[in-house]
Amino acid sequence: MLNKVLVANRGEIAIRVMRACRELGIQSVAVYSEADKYALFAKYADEAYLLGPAPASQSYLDIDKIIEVARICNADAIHPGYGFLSENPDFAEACENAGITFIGPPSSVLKITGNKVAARKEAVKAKVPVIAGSNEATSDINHIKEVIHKIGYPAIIKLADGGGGIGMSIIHSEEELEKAAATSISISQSTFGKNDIYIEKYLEHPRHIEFQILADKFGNVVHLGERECSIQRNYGKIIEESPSVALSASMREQMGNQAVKLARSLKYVGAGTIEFIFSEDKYYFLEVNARIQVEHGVTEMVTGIDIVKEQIRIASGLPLSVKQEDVRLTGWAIECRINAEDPLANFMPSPGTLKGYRSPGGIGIRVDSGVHNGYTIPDCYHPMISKLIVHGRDRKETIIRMKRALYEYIIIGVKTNIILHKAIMENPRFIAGNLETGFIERETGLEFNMQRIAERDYPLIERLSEIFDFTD
Ligand code: MV4
Repeated sequence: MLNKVLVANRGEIAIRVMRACRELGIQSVAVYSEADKYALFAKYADEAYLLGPAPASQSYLDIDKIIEVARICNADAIHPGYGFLSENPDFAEACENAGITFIGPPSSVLKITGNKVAARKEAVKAKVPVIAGSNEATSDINHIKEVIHKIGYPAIIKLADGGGGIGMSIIHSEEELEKAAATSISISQSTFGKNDIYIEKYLEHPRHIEFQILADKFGNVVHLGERECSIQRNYGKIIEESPSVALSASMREQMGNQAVKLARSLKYVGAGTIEFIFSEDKYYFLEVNARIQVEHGVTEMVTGIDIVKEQIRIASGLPLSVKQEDVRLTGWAIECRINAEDPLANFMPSPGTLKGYRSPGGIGIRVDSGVHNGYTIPDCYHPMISKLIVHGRDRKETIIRMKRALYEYIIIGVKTNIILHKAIMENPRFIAGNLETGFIERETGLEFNMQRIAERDYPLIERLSEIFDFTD
């Protein structure tokens, strides 16, 4: 087993990783930027080192600095969390070259999963269903036209090196094509220094369903069921749940087997996610997320498996602690991402100081967070306050429990999206499980209900002023 893990990340995920280290008796090391000097994760670790200024390029993305700290403190491994360097093959390679264990897939795998066209080719090779589209990256408009001629409109242009929505554009007719392609190519050029794009048939109103997988160094691969992440806005996930109402037991087994098959064919090692879109009982592979994801907690709640501990076991060269037949999904879990943002003002970020903060508790509640009362949410990173994860025996109980937890959640000093979550938990389509990626856009009543809920819950603040001094 590893001795000392450097966590190359911040906030709640840094704490999540350090918690696993603590349970395994592994020393943890934080690295932090000047903006995170007073953050909980930097205090939680056994050791902490300042990387540099707030901009990620001078701190959380600085490969040389992070490797140097790992050397200085004698860490034998680095956990990259999510975002930042987590899927960067150059970083994984730099770790490999420095003799430091990268807690994630080998750089050779990251090179494939980071290129969406290469990943798609692997899926085709492994006979995992993909949506009709191009099998090669291109920047040639005539080649794109040829493909569209075969697949028809609507179509979606994607960046070969992108993922997660960056630079994608949906086109409904030939007139839109050239401009959209030019825009995507220019975004790809400025972000990745490459012109590679590809095109797919655009599936309207699909569900977004992803399978969690674990793969060790001995060729053992298991899946931990699915998460449905259809409640999104501008490609940013807001609510995730496991399991998905859309999958029968046999569909779950079928898709899970496809995910495992693809992981095997990629020679995948570590924890990962195989992402699908799902519509009318058909599913298509989209991409591989080669990292621990924000929403891993819902899978942990229904399986009881500590995914981060498994990551560390795998990196230590130990076999998976579970076999496929040991994996059982129990009950239902839903996660609400609690952000410091104003859902009534186009989701404008609302960084600032938490003048009053108390998170919910009680049966079935898990709150993963890096904040505390009095903490100032900086304006230089994503303004996520916490992940509120609720477990219940079934979806109905979980939704009711989530409403109760949202009622208990006290956050004073910044605007939050809690009223949006309350409105969604009361939305008939959500309650019926009738989800698709366009949900937030299409449910125009949410805005009105948020206002109603804000007014309904307003008297709470009067009672709270007795226990929290949040006057200026
Ligand atoms: C798609 C799609 C429909 N058809 N591809 C978005 C993030 C990235 N992982 C892949 N994404 C999608 N790819 C095809 N061929 C729908 C999505 C998608 C989406 C698209 C527009 C608006 C919101 C979305 C939310 C989730 C997925």
